Amino acid sequence: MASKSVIIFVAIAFLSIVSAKDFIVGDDKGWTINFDYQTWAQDKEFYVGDKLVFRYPVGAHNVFKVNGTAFQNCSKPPLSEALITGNDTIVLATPGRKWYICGVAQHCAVGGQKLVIVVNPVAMSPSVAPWRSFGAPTQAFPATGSANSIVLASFQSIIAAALAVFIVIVV
Ligand SMILES: [Cu+2]
Repeated sequence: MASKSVIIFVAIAFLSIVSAKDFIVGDDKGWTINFDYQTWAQDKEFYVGDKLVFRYPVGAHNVFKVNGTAFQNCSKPPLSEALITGNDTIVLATPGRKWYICGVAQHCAVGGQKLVIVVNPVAMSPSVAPWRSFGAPTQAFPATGSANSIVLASFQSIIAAALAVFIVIVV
């Protein structure tokens, strides 16, 4: 009986590690002009597997995934690359810096409709990531990433390995 609940606990812990989050860009404001997306992104941590959802009235805006230079200059890729459904979901598939702009009129250049985020390597829930609550390394994260992400990645590997060993022993 006891071992069964332990197995369930481990399963839940493991699930919470791999569970992904959906982020509604701009929350209830959605994807629009004259909204500070950098402030919006500031207190959030994005992990591989999470999703960004861009919501806006169809035709009013669109979404382009661009590189850093295009982000800086608000230069629009070909229209064929635009996401236009008004409820565009983008899965954050790889770690690193990601840039998004609106390609309608001057929304990016004048309206500030642009978003840059840093995607961290592995999904991790707050319940098993104490540093998130204490907030220690996260502040330094968006700037450079490297040192902290290595520490984070190895810590996550250790937890994953420990869980794996635990499951093998218990089962
Ligand atoms: Cu727009």
